[in-house]
Amino acid sequence: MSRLRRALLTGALAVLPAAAVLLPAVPAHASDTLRAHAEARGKFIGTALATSPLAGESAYRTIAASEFNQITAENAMKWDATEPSQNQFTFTAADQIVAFAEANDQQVHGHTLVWHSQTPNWVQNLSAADLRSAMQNHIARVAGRYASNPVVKSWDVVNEVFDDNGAMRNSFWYQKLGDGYIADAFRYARAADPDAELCINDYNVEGVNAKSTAMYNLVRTLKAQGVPIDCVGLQSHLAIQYGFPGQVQENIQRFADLGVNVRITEIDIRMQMPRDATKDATQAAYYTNMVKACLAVARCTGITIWGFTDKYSWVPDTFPGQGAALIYDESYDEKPAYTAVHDALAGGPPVDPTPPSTPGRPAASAITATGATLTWTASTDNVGVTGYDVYRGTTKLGSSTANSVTLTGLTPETAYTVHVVARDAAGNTSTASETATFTTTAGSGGGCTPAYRVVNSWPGGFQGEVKITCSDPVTSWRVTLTYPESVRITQNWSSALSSSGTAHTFSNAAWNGSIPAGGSTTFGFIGSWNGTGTPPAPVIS
Ligand code: G2I
Repeated sequence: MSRLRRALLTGALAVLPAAAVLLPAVPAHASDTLRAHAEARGKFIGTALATSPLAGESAYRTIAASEFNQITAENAMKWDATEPSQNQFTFTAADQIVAFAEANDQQVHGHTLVWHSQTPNWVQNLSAADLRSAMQNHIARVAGRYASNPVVKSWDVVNEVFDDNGAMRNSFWYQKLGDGYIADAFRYARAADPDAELCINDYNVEGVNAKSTAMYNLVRTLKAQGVPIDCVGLQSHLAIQYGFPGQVQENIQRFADLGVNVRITEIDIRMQMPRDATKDATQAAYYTNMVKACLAVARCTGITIWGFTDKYSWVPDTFPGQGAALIYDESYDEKPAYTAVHDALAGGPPVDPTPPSTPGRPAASAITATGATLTWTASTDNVGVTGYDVYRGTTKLGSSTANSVTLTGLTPETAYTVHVVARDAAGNTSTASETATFTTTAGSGGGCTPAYRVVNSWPGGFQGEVKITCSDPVTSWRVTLTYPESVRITQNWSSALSSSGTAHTFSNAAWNGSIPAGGSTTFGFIGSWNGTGTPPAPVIS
């Protein structure tokens, strides 16, 4: 519903006699702006602004002013905009952004002081010593310009210093100055604007992963060294086709626990074009999840959307065929993503009430004295399955993002009855899968793995073989093969056999119980069954 229509509706209800109000109640705050709700929650809701539509389009200005209480310059405060030639500073565009924020009671987040991109060639060509002093001068002049301005509250001091694998990005900064340039930049920024909140900012660091963990370790180290770092920015350039990142709230919380603030600095959520209602709903759910993750952590100060209208977005230029990443369409109409952000800020119901489907019954393999691998048929979900948890009763034995997990730390010679539960990004959980039972092998510390194969088969019969390999020495062993249908073992060798129903337990013969570390032994048998074709496969435990 458009803002205007919502305002009319709530206004219309007020003039009806009480008894006539049979419509579902419209909450008193339903027509409020994003910023009104964010302010009520003590958070900011922001947008990046581009200077050209800000100068030229009243619809752009009206929404930017009324819906947001925080502004980031999309490009106007970057190095190529503010210091295109050495020591020649131009603040025309940056000042336009700051003036707009002042006029509309909005805070400004400065973006960005030290980055490898949008930095002029003259900077990149400097010697190490000159580069360090050019960095100090740039920070002093740019952050210093707004140090006494009360609306400019924070800065991205360094931007995108990591590779996705968590290594330091091999930028010209790193090549010439080593990783010490990061601490230097923060110290220069504190000197230039002692009151500003100083941030490190990056993309693909929203969930817990190698890159966000590298960032976490860096922030912890910088804090321990007394480097003035106050905040971490999670850019959050997401795409619905890649799924929602795992453990976003946990990631925000772990940074908060280091004693820094966290902000969502550049969120947009792109899709393969063309748009449709399903993609819009997924996108809306992702926006909800990010806003809720931030709301759930006191030190997450707010959310900045990287623009607000699909009319102006960096996405189609960078990812051909993708777009529609923002909360208003090209005609400035609100999209489901707008409602999602609005309702999450207003504390409304989750956009995604649908849990994942029930996972398949797990199958156990590679069973050892202390471990086993479980594999199951994956769940489906309207938004996306973000992970699975494996339980023994109410005890969680393991988790995984894929439909398989290797359990470790189990007790030898113990029966485990386990089930699997799937989760989605909204925290919905599936019903439990059917249970499966397996028994860990004898616990002489052997770490033995049985490998089963059919050596030969014929109508109604087959020759089977199991090779047992142990990582540590054992003096005895035992393997149970449980077949899904009636299989009779008519002959066996290099083993002793005890059968019970469909379960056939082979243990060592007198002469082959001892297996040295890294060694193996093999036993064989003849099976018969009523069928034809491929012999039935056993569960091995
Ligand atoms: O790439 C998305 C963002 C990733 N994090 C840092 C942000 O600073 C970055 O923003 C984008 C802007 O949204 C784009 O508008 O940064 C791009 C540059 O890396 C910006 O694109 C540039 C174009 O590449 C230039 O050709 C153009 O002159 O925008 C300039 C100004 O319109």
